Amino acid sequence: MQIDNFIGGEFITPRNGSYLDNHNPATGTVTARIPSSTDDDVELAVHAAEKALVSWADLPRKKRIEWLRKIAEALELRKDEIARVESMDTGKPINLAKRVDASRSVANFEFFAKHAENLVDKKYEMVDATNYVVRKPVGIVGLITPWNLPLYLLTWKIAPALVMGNTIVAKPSELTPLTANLLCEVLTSIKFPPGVINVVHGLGPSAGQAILEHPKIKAISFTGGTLTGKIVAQTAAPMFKKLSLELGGKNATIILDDADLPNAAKGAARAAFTNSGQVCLCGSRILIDSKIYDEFMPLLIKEVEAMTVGNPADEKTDIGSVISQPHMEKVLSYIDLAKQEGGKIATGGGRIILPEPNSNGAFIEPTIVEGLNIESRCATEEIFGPFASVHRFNGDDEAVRMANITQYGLAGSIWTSDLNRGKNLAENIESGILWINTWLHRDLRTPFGGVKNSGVGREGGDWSLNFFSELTNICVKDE
Ligand code: TXE
Repeated sequence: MQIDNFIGGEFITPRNGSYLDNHNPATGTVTARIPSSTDDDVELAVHAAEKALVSWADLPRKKRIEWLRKIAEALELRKDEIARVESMDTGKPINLAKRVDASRSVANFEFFAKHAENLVDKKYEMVDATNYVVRKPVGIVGLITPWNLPLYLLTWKIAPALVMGNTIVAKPSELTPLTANLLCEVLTSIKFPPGVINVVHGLGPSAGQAILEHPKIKAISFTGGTLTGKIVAQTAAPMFKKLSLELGGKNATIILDDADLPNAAKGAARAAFTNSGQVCLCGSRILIDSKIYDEFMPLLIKEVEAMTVGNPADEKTDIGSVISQPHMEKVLSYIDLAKQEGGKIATGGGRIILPEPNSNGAFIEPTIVEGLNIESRCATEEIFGPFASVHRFNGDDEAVRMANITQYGLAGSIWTSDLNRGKNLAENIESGILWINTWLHRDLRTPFGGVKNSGVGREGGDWSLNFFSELTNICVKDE
């Protein structure tokens, strides 16, 4: 299979004719060839986006909302295919791809259609004048997305950008380009206006960097690693582009002594190992009150050992492969490092070789390490794999200190039967998102994003609509 860039409503080959191999990480086989685009291709995409901008921006918001709903309906018809392709491209279990990736990709368009429909333009009265806040599109926006939730995160940015009247140049991760291509096929099938959404495939330092540097691209919404986020900011900030950065995390799951322990063990295991730990929100540090540590650990280990690592295409699989062979090597090297840092493997600890067709797949056992210092590398660096460390704390103040010790501040969860105690703790944790007695429970209207090195800005509901709008205040003096 070969895919191409989608520019001006057409599938076109990269200008330099160069392609990259795309792998299925669960089998190690090559599944597709994808364009290795450069600034020439980005230039073409920007040209197409510029040509489409005036008519798309001038379309009444109501009409753009209708287009979002048409996309959602057409995607809905291909939901099973989205799940299958996403599972093949990422190595994630098919049941997870159905429940999360395919459903949310459709829901993102439905949600932003409804949210934009309910948007009331603000008006501020003075004694002698009225201020009208008018929304305009930003213009051409650049969307750069990672491999862990490919179509889910791409559509999370495309939907609000579209509904606010912008045109788009998007670059999905080079590791997971297939569902973005499927979206482009859907756009063609519904005769979506050409040039409004353009997708350029390729590597970060070439295709991605060209998007960051293009002077006609006025805003960049990026989700990915913190180190790449620094490059994005270094390039785009001096050009005064609007910037939204959703970066990494090293999130704490805090188990208080009054928690419902079996329920907390289920929650902590799910938070640590969903999508093989490759979700920026994953709880990769589990902080446990000393008073219940010995009672809690066997419950946690039982939950983790009940997870089935297997062929992602099998409906019963809980944990698939990680994203690539190099990423597997990176995670395994952290397991070695954990031992050098004095950690003891409580469960897991190695690669798994599965039978055919997965014998060359990048599978790792869900791994829990005890006894690491809270300031060790393994307990502070984002590993982004099926690896979690557990730590004892004495008293809520120490839990807060430990939670706040890393450079990151994205998310966390607290497990307790005293909701006031939980809320109090949550308010003291330096994080953009905290859950009490749950994890990854999302209301798409709420602000989503991190503090410290986990990012800049917020996405979700009004925050996304504001990011993809330029606000103009018009103050009219009374006669
Ligand atoms: O992310 P990258 P990768 C973390 C996680 C993971 C690490 C690296 O720790 O191990 O990031 O993952 C594009 N200019 N997260 O390699 O490199 C790139 O092509 C412009 C956290 O996937 O940040 C891809 O499209 N673009 C995360 C996107 O940036 C560039 C989810 C993300 O790639 C670029 C995934 C450049 N110079 C990984 N270099 C989360 N927080 O959700 C790369 N890209």
